[in-house]
Amino acid sequence: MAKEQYNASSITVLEGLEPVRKRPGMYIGGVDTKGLNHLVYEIMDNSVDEHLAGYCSDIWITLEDDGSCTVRDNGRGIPVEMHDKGVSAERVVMTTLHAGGKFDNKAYKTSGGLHGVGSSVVNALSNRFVIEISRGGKVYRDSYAKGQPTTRLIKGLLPEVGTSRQTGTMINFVPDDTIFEKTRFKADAIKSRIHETAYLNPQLTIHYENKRKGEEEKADYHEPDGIDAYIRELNTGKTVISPIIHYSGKSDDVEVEAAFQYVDAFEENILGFCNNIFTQEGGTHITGFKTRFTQMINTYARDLGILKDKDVPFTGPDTRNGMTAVVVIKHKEPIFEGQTKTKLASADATKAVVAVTGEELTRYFDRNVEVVKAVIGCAEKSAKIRKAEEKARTNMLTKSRFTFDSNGKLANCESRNPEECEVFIVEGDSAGGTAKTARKRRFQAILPIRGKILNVEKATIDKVLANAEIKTMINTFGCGFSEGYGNDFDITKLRYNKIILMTDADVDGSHIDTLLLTFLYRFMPELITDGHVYIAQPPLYKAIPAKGESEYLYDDKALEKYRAGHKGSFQLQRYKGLGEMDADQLWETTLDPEHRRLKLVEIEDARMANEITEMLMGSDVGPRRDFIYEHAGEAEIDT
Ligand code: 0RA
Repeated sequence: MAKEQYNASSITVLEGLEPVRKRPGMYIGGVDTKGLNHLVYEIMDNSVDEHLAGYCSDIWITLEDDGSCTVRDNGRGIPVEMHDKGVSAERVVMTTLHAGGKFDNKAYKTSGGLHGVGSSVVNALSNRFVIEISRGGKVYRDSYAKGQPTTRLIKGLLPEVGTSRQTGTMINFVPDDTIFEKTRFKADAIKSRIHETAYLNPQLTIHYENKRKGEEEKADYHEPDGIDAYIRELNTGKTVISPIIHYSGKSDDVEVEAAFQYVDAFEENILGFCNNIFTQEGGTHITGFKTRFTQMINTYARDLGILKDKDVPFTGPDTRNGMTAVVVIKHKEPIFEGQTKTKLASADATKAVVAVTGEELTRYFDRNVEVVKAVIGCAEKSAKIRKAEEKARTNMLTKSRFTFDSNGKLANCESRNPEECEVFIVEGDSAGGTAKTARKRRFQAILPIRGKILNVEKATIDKVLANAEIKTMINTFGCGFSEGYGNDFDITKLRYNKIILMTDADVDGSHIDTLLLTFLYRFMPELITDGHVYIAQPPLYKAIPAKGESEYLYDDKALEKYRAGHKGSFQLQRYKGLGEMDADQLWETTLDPEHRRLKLVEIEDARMANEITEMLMGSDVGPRRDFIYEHAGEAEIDT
């Protein structure tokens, strides 16, 4: 391979990708592990686009032992021919932002907002980026470092490195460790995303392999039953009370496909996708589905005489209680908005989903009246409970508004700027007391809670809302809550940018974390999805050497390392609980933003969120605790 060579075209190249290196967050959402994983998704999405165009049946994704990732497909291969700009088209694609549109006439691009902005972004953010294209009987190779070409072109074209009877594209890349906080891809999240992609593309097979030492694993993802299989998986372990209902159609230029099923549960779980992108924040397609569905159930309920003239109609949430649904649309030019650009804004999506749902679902319900009756049965049950709970709710809200702050438990901070404010939920009055002394009063608030909070999953809503600890939390955060039947949640009213759970580093402590997270996940899920919830990491030990400075050790690995690296004797102090630290120690180790460790609690995608719910809501405590710790962003050190 030629050494680095710069010519006129590589200068434009540099300028082309500079914005990405300057502001990586704008292109991949962030430089944390989530952003890192995005690199894989960007490359994978391009191969999926090639599948959608009808040319690629298989994608191979490998986490290599050297820390790189390889994505290979059997599509047509990225064009290598001479481009107007005087270099191979591949060069132009890999070094220009948003290139691709010019070469492809693909029906649906996954790109939109944060997504699929393309391989050039990954190239810009990789220490090494190698691409091999099999096309027209030959294999071509190109390579880059931090977005700059490291392969010498021959008369502007890529060197040939072999012959092949197949076609396809292979990309291998190593993320840039000067850009990303960590460069270890999260295998679980990637597998999850691959599986999701397989559900949404029933003709596609994705071969996953992890070759990293100690984690070796291989799995093929192929889901010929598509979103029906997705629903089946989402509902695993639940009692189903309807068949899976599936319909699809096209309206104007928008393709719509949906599947749903009722289970014996008290939530709705509706996942939306647009062009293979999970729309975490919902949007116009979901609105269309809900609106038309509510109308329809009310119409059938009247027609069947279940709702009488004097009866008020079912509310939307009534009709969807216990529903698991996947709503998928394909749109030529989707518009995304919202905090994370995962909310579909295209108005014609509503129209299309309304039209297709109206037409296709009516056809289905007319032929399957017993299914409509089952759905209406669920709605009736829900309406009844809703009315009872509305009462409990009103009582709770009117009472609690006036008790806020008067119980004196919350030690609030002085600042009223949520951006800088943090609230620590501290286990126990004694640790709470120390924390109140230790904190920086200006921006840190302390809310002590006593013992184990109520397990919200095992209690009815009126019990939940009567619970003192829960009431205090709702009032403290200031943003209300959402639950099954009503939604008073308003994230703009959140008083603290960070909600930090601070419990003992023992079994009881993590049990309390679990209960708190269950509560937050069920009543204020946006706090988690928007990245406001953290788990404080108090140290486990303090090593006090005979000579030199003491050191806090946060886990057993750190202790091992200390033992290995430390010559001479030292005394080891083990912290059993927060209560054992004095105010100075607590500040230094756990409160001080400069030195503390926080774990960000995160949920990356729909499947992950669902798995987490399962774990959180299940009654088996062990796996829940493990799961939370596994999925709390790996010791993201917060500065
Ligand atoms: C544009 C045109 C053509 C293929 C592709 C893009 C393509 C891009 C990627 C990215 C990853 N894998 C890919 N596979 C294909 C084909 C144009 C033609 O052959 O006429």
